[in-house]
Amino acid sequence: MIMRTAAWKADCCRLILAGLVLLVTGVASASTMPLDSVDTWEQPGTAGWGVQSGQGIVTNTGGVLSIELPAEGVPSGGSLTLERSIGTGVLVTNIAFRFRAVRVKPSRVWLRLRADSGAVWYVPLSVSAVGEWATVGMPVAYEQGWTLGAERPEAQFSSDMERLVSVEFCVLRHGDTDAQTYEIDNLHFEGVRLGYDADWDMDGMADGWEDEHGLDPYSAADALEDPDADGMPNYQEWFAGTRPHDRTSLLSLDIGVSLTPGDIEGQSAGGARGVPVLWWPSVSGRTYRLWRSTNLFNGFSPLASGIEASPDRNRFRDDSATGTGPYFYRLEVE
Ligand SMILES: [Ca+2]
Ligand SMILES: [Ca+2]
Ligand SMILES: [Ca+2]
Repeated sequence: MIMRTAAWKADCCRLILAGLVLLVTGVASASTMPLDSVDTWEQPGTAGWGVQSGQGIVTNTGGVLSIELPAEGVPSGGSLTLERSIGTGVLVTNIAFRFRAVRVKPSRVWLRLRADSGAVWYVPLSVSAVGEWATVGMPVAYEQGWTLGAERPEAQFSSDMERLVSVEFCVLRHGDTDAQTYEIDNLHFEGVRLGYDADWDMDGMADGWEDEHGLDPYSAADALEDPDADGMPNYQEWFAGTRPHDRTSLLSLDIGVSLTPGDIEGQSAGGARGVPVLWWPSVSGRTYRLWRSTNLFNGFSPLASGIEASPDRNRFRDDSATGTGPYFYRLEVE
């Protein structure tokens, strides 16, 4: 939710911008878009990759993902699994990458795909000569031998592939006790995004909306950016349905006083006083909630909820406001 606050006292008005909280919503659509994402590690950090199990360190070393297995006192034959979460609403059809065993070949390497059903499908990978980069391409297709181990039900493979939660590399260390290093680079995911609401980069903004508004559906960094400098970062614009490159398009709350004959409740020392009236720019498909407070130290109470948008502008008259105030109002996108 995103909130805006306004305050009203007798016949004066002023606007206060308030804090914010985010919930995720979306707009349904049946469109599909290509998935074309590459992890290159050209930026600092490991792009969401980390150790899921086993002993070892995963780092970004000079622009490649480096897996370092420590020296051991006795050969353990242990393995290390690293993982990267992947976003929702995608169908990965091919995974390609470069792999290098720096000093010794690992005993085995598997590529694994974990589904939200809990199933982990895997295929073994062949490793080329020590010290040389090898390019590996692995179609995510049943015919490639993806297996659950004891069995490989084809129907489950199809359904699991539409609900993946992570991609994993599992490295079974070489049999000696020395430290071992393996490197991965240019990990390329190909496939399709299954609809407008797909969210490959897991930034909470539908990738279809990101495409429409010139944002990057492969980077979560844009969620906090504010290219139009209107004070609403992109994820808030997404939630409110406003335009992220138009600084006139934003959630705001204006307050005034109705002095129409039916509204006048009485006279104060400063003159006629009426009923607070609130306005805000509204977007089709959104609903809004208003909160009210008479003392900011005591917090806000719900005033009205489920207010449907009547674009381009909603109006709300607070007939329950009595006395001289002050009244503070907060607007929330539900
Ligand atoms: Ca996204
Ligand atoms: Ca993004
Ligand atoms: Ca903005």
